[in-house]
Amino acid sequence: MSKPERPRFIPLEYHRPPEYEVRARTRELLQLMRRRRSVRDFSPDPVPTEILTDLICTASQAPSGANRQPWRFVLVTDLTTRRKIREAAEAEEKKSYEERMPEEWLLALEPLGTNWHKEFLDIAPALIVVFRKDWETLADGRKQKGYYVSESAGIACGFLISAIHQAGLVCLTHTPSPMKFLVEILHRPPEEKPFLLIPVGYPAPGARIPDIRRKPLAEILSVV
Ligand code: IYR
Repeated sequence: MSKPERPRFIPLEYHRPPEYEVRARTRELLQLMRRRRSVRDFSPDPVPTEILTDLICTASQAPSGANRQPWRFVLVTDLTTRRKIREAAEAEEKKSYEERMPEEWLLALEPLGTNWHKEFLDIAPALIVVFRKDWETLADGRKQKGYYVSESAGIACGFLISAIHQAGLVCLTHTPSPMKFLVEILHRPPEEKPFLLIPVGYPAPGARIPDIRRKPLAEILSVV
């Protein structure tokens, strides 16, 4: 074990806004996030790489256990690779829908109208594949453990999804199961486990979404 570093502190850069402004900004964000929806009908229109890498940079500002940042984002725009991912995902999903998912699960998905066909995987111009890292190999070859890895990766994905929406793009949180094919197709090392597959782009003209609602606040909030 190497000696722990002495903590170093720097001033927080912060300007306290007046309360009326906090109120207005809170409302504005709420109105924006109320319009966020998962989309499966994508336009093939490309999104510039610089926009996508900035969105990923935003995701990487998320808090993480012991600041280990236990994630890897793989940005896939190459069509051949997207086709390979679609083919492998559909093979797994076909088995899932036809053999692996219990009736109760299929029933729960009925309002979403999903099935094993995953056209969006090669129609959307970009896929962001998020991997979680339970450990990391340091430059000197030592292994360093991640902490609260799924919480950290989940928060980073939340940042990413919010940033995508804020930018005026759409995405889907897709979890083909199992996701091991992503390790092989994307040549990832053993410390990286697939966490979430996020197609990103513009919606197709006339894109449709399931007619579903969020729970009202009263159902999800308890104030003590
Ligand atoms: N992975 C499958 C099934 C699926 C599961 C849940 I939970 C969803 O919210 C949506 C779909 C699929 O992508 O179709």
